[in-house]
Amino acid sequence: SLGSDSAKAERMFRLMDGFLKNDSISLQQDILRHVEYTVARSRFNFDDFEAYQALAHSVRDRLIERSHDTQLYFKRKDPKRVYFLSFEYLMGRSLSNSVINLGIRDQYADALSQLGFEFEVLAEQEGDAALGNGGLARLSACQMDSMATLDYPAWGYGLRYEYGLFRQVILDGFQHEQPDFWLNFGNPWETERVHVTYPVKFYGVVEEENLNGEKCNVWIPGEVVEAVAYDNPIPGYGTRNTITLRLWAGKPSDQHDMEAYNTGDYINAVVCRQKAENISSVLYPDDRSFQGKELRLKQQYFFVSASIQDIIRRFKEAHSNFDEFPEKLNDTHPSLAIAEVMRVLVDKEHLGWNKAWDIACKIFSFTIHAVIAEGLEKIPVDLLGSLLPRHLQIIYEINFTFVEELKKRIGLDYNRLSRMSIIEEGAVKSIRMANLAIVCSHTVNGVSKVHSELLKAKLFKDFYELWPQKFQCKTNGVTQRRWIVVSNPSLCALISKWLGTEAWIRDVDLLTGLRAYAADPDLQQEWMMVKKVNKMRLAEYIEAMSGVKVSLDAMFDVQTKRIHEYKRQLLNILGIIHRYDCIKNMEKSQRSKVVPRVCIIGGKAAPGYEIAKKIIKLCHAVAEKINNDTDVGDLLKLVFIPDYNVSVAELVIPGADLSQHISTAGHEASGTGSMKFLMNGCLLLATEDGSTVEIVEEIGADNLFLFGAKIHEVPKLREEGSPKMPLQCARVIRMVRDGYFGFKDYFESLCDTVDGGKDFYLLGSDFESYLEAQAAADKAFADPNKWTQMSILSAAGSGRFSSDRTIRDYAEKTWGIEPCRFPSDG
Ligand code: 9GP
Repeated sequence: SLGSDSAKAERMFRLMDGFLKNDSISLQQDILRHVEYTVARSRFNFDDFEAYQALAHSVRDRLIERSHDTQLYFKRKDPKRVYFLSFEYLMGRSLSNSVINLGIRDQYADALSQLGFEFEVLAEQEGDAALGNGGLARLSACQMDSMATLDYPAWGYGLRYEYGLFRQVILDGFQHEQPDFWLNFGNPWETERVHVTYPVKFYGVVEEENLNGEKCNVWIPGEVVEAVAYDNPIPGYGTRNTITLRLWAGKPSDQHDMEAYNTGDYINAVVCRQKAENISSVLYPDDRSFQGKELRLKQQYFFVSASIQDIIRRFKEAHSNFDEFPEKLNDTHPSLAIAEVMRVLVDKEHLGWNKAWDIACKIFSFTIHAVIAEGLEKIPVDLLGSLLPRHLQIIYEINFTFVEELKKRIGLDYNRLSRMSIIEEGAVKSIRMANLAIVCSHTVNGVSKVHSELLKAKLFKDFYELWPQKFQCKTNGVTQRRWIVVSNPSLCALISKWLGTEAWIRDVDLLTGLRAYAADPDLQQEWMMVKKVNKMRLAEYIEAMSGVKVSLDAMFDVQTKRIHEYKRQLLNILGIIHRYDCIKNMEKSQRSKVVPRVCIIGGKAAPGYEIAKKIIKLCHAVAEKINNDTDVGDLLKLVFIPDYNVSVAELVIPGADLSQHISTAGHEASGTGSMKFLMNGCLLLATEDGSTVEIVEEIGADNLFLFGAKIHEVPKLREEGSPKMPLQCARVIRMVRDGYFGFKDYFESLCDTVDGGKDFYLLGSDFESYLEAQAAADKAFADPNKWTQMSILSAAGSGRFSSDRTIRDYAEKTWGIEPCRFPSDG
């Protein structure tokens, strides 16, 4: 009868005519149906944006089907899962990535062309989801793609900021920030789960109560905000598995509103509503240091508390104890999860402190993305105590137990004890969130070999000596699906043709197969053509953005990343001034030997980071001078690409010949931009910092241009200071100081950072070797076959830097989880 579950299921299945079909007619019907009923436009009259919206909804339908299958399958199999907690995700656009991972891009392109639209044109209508600042956030997005593709039973959790990373607008060469209200035109990919909501408490007091003769703590909050879930499907490639990125948004608690209405305090209720929504409204745009702001702490707890409640709810559906669920803390931002898990297990589940602590210590693994202590968060005790009084008690208790244990292990070495304590005494007594995370996590990892060694030797030396077995290395990686397949379709087709398979898209180690053909003239010819096409795309974009026409014969030399002193965009600009100066002072007859360059710089400066903003202005001032100098012409151009984001990167990276990763050695934890350029056959000019050291291991020092001080040389060079300033560097700085590029007074403090006696980032002492590396790059570029061979070998060696490798490594060695693949051929 229809009463039985299977009969019901069968009827439902029949009523919906099975699953959605992917033939051209079905896709066209589907798109038109969404034009008519979702976008509510007439099917006879809709524009590109409306067509994009309908298309996105049609793709989303297919994602939802797969997501349901995946979740039901996970539920049935009940594997050990991983919960990925990250405060930031830089997802970029979703359309192309989704249809490629679903394996129906060509079908959609065909369906659209029958309707009179072009897939690429519609894809351009989509805005970026920029819910993060830089490397860490984009890494999270890449890792979600890999977790889905490798069939891991994973969930991502984060915050649904209403304002993503600010839009960078350049006026007269100065950066201005404009809000990115990315949800203005709706977000077709997400599903609001109105019933998946959790109360999140703030402020108030903790009272002791007696429960069956046992004392227990009860937190009476002063404010309650509701967290509502928004689910974003993340499809795997070559699998039906589609996992979920669940982002939380704030909404007013019903309870709170009711009370307010009852007392007639209508205005207050509305203000409360506004306050609740504010929690998730804006992303902090500074990726340098954390300033202990209350709203930021609220955001962190809001995200952590809702995620933990959700995880525990799901866990309890299938288990009667809490022995197994792993969580990954991506940086210190989610470290409050530790105190929250303890609070739930002790105060709500009444497990007892020791049992709860045992469980907590099995749950967490912690990834550090910073190199210097200032990059690690500290929360003032007063702030934490007022916002989260019970959590402060818990952290004190964890610290007390830890320090007592530590005394037994190391004796009364008070210096070491105070360095390792979770509580930092000082002018502002604070909680060291990284120490809290290390104490509780079963594994702690850096994001490149060099970085992981630095953590052990410097930043967390004391902890490493105590728990050497906790420390691991997980070198970062990026997804080849986004960074080759989506962004460089011509290269993707070329690689598949020469390898005779598309299997490298899931099994990236196969890229090494290209090595065998690196010297093959036919491949080289085709490789050069692909680069040319991508350079043309980029040149058109540059002209549209800046009005500067660039020559395709020039070397496209790119440095795009957040603007930071340690990333040394200033060194790049000083090098460009030097190049300009040389060309100007050269005999005209010599100029034919100059390798023409188009120097491309892009990136955002944190709004309060004055020196970084001056670097942007200097770049524009120098560009103005050079680009208008007809005497120099195509030999040198400098362009700044405004508002660098994921979708701009998808255009810039495939078109680059050379890219610069020139941080002062010992300052970049890993760097992932270099990996994307490498995959696209772009040669690197780099210092031996972060993951570059491993890139050298993989492709050989002959295939990139290395320069500069090594990590171990940096401290000594810093001591020596300015006497090392070479003449060439002093000369270009003098040009800036003398007002050669205008804005003389404005650039003074910027010049001081180099020749003012400190030169902390060692621009002076690295300058000569930087110029040598640049000269070596010129020389190699002048020989197109040699250059192309190096380019092929770069891409061929990039497999190790896929996030698939990183995620597999985490899954096997840290999280202890296994793939759980929906049984279908996708
Ligand atoms: O600065 C690091 C960068 O080197 C690394 O590649 C990235 C991903 O691990 O994280 C960056 N850190 C942040 O974005 C914030 O600490």
